[in-house]
Amino acid sequence: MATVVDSSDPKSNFPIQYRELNYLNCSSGWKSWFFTLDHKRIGIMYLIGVTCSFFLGGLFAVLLRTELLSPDRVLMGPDSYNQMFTLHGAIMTFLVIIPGVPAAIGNIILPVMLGAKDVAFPRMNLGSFYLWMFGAAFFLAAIVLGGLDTGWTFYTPYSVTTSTAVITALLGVFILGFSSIFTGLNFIVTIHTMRPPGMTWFKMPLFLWALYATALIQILATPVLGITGLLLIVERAFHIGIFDPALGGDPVLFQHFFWFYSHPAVYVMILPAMGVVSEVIAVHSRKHIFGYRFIAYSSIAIAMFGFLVWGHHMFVSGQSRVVAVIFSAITFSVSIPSAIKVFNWLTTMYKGSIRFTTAMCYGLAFIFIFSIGGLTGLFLATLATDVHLHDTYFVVAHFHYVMMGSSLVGLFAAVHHWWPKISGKMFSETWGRIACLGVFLGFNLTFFPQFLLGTRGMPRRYYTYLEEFQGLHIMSTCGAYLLGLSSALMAGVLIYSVYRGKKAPANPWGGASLEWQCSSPPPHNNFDHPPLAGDPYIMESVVYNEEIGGYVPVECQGDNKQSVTASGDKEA
Ligand code: HEM
Ligand SMILES: [Cu+2]
Repeated sequence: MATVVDSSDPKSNFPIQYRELNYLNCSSGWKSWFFTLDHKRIGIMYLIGVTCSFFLGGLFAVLLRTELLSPDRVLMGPDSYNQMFTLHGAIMTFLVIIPGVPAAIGNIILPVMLGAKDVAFPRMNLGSFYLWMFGAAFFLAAIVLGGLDTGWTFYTPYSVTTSTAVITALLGVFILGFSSIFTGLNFIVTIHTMRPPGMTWFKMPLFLWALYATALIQILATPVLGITGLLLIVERAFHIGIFDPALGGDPVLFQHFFWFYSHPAVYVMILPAMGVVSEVIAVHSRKHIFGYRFIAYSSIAIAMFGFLVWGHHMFVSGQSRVVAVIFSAITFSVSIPSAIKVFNWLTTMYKGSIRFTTAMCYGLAFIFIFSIGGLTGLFLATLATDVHLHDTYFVVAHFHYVMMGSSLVGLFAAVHHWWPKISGKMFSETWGRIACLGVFLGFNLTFFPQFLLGTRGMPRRYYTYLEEFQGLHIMSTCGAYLLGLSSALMAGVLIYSVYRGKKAPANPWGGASLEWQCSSPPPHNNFDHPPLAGDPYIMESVVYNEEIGGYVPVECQGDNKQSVTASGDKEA
């Protein structure tokens, strides 16, 4: 290709854009993938696993919504409905959102962003992936061995007495937890020990701050979930009274343990997505991120405060009023760092040269949807309103705005932003944007009516409802179909680009962080020499070059006396 600068052209003025030999084709055969220690290949395998899980969970969602087209039975009875929303929720939580950005995208991008060759412990990284697969297998086994109908929250005492495959599913959660902990450890050590010369903590891209904060939660909170699951297994298997009052246990204790993990876990879902949005908004507005330090500190603040608010899930569990008031107040305080971030993203865009690329559109969708998700959270944090809204569709709408509309849309933004780097191909921006519009409209059509349903008293986790709710339910189901189709279109556009897309330049969007300095896709070792890091948000350090259709460092442009070697190092 004429526009691609290759290593065969050593006199070239620009950093190398595309290498014939890269991490995708440097070795082949299934063994080279399944035994790989390359963080990028491991990340790709996670991405494939997450995508399959997403479509499986999505299929369940579409079936659930189809059932809700009418108050009468459409597809399934109450027992199947219970199993289906449990599996949908558990798959989406444990197999899609928790590993989505950190394990899949984080694995691929984190070391490259650090200018490093790999994560600190590549073998442990592969181990985490296999643990993840193993845990997922237990989940699938649970579907076959009698299903699961406890809800993804496994609340006792029902989870002690139901005849479904609770133990198998809990073992799955336990194993997935280890995968998450090891990934977190790996990222923390990598960020501490492998930053390149010049990258101080406050020169680190905000995506890395977000992954760091996430990793702290992963290693501090996940063990609690693991132990809770084990206690429940012991109770079920040996009838030792821990949570079941019939055996002398305390069911509310389970809720405390469960939410002590699961509230911080919602930040495992949202923080990395926020990190993605910080990158996407800055790069596609071509402006320095506004309030860098505030965003970085906010990530850490969210991670810390996140451990102090679990009681807001238990306002109606009979906890003392004083405790409830304290949990409510601390919950309000967590919204401050989140609001700081939203403010900083908007201010970053102000007077920027915004380009509505697909990645940017997902970034904007994130800000819009997250604002609604976050603000409706305040109604649930307010004691008086939560008593009314608890366990209604208002909650279902709220958490889908945060989990699906924010975390998952953040993952979509990440995939589109880094796709040229990951795959070496450009996708169709037109079709990408059409899919994004479909996701955005479909999402809001699905979940906005659920706020209304909730305030009017429609309870969650029911396969039937009063006649008066049907109109809103039909709207919601139509939205779900649009959302499903648009997600499939999105996947189609990306997969098509792998076969038919144009070759991607090293830096298609004009980012200034290190991952844009190596060729697309990166070679096996990412960088031949550790690159020198500067401020990752000085967008003026790169300029657009017509010839290659991407951005190159300013010093390479228009100065023919300088030549650049294959690795991108300057030669005098
Ligand atoms: C196509 C989009 C989706 C649709 C149409 C959908 C639909 C539903 C429905 C109908 C329920 C049952 C609500 C109830 O009766 O209480 C549900 C529950 C749930 N969904 Fe989704 N969902 C979608 C995407 C997602 C995503 C992407 C996530 C997470 C990342 C997610 C997480 C959950 C969770 C955690 C539950 C709770 C399950 C439970 O109550 O045990 N959903 N969803
Ligand atoms: Cu919470």
